[in-house]
Amino acid sequence: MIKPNATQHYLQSILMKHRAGYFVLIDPDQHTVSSCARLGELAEASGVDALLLGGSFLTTGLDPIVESLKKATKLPIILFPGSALQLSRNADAILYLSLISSRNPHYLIGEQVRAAPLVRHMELDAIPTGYMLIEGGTSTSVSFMSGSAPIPRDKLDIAWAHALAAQYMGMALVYLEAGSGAKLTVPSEMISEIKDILEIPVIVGGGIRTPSIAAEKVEAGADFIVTGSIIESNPSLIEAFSDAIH
Ligand code: 1GP
Repeated sequence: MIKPNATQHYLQSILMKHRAGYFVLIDPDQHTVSSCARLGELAEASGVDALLLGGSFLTTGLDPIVESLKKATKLPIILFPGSALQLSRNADAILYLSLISSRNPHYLIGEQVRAAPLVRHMELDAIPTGYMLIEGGTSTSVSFMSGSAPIPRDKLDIAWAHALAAQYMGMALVYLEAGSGAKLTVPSEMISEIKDILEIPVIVGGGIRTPSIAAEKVEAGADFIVTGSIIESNPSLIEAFSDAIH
């Protein structure tokens, strides 16, 4: 049985060890069971700290992918669900997301209520996470699927007020999301402003395509960096990302 908060403790230990942590996001729709296992092995060998699994919209089940990843790697597998349908009992933890930049109650609390009994039944380690969409220069799946407008890039005050609200509401993490495949990453100035006032760790993802951009986001204050699309297309970059982030 998973100890409560075991994954949060692990994430804290990463932050004690490195200046920031590195998550690789796996989109199950882009993989076969075996290609996913190969990516998991490569990620572990390249110094990645954890795997995120999920997406805004999935056309496949998670269980076979999680099982194959568990055999291939010891890295924690953290669900990053677009809905209450994206659960799997063999994962280690779940980012228990509330889309706090939205005003759509379904993604603020509706999906969370649907998922809660199942998360308990599956004994998943739930990590309460305030999830914020930031305008990334293109329309994204998460914005479309959730019917939510992202926070404008230049509205730093609106962004940091959301992050602070997440902290006051008891979230363990804040995730600043430009959206998968975003043209523009979360602005470094926005990350810095948020980190100046926040005590909880900040995850930054969406559109990060080079190790130097990842390092720039860490310099700005990101505690964890997520890359998805670039690693799907160019897995050989994992180690360079890992080095740049750590
Ligand atoms: C999306 O933040 C992640 O949820 C990763 O985005 O696919 O653009 O790396 P990319």
